[in-house]
Amino acid sequence: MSEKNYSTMINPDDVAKELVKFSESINFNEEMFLNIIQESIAPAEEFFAEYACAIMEVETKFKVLNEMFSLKYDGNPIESITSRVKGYDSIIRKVIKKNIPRNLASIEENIHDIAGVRVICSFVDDIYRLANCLLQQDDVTLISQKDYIKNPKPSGYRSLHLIISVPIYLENEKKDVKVEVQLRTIAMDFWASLEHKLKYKKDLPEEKKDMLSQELIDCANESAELDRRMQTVRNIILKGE
Ligand code: 0O2
Repeated sequence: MSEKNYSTMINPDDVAKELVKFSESINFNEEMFLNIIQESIAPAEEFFAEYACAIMEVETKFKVLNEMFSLKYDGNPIESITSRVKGYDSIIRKVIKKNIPRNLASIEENIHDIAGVRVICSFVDDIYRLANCLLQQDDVTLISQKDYIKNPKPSGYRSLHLIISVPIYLENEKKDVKVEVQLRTIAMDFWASLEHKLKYKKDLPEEKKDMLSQELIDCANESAELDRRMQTVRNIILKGE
């Protein structure tokens, strides 16, 4: 059936009139409608706000470490910090992938990267130094750690991942909130953003994708070698001072 025929069969104005009639028949007024929306949205808003607060806490911790390190060592160890609260769509995709119950408590329990902080450093040594200092802080709890620098993924992906929890102080309570921290060098970050583009490129033929994946594995190895050489140069410079 063509669109034209369909639209002549169902008139949107008639549908709207029927909906108004229906809401009147069940005594459902505008205020009730707004209340229902408010009641369903408020817990979700609170949920996301808590993660945004936890991000602020973790970012501040790294900014303080950056400042302190710059006094002790040569320059600032952190090049940049970016962060994000995961969007609804990727949370829903993960809920489906992990097959977990579809409610906020279960999402909070099972999805660990709703709050994400990415810390970019110039040198690999700074990554470990920053991670150690963060984990020594008595309000930071390490939940899990994946070292994709020492054990890169088959794709060539390198980064140090920490899942931590930090307390946030709400009006009347303290709450521990999980944050995923990804620490990587500039070179690792450059590589990951290019590889991410390939991962989400849908319209490339499979054989071209395979060829580019192999090329990216080579690039990852070369850029890891560059990170190692730059680290060696820096160590020699520091020792010579
Ligand atoms: P986004 O949009 O970056 O948030 P999980 O699914 O998180 O429970 P998993 O898969 O073991 O468990 O997590 P892992 O390996 O610690 O990786 C999670 C995140 O690391 C990913 O988040 C990416 O940000 C990054 N990552 C991991 N592997 C790769 C990779 O091969 N290439 C690139 N470019 N990034 C990678 P999300 O959830 O995929 O997406």
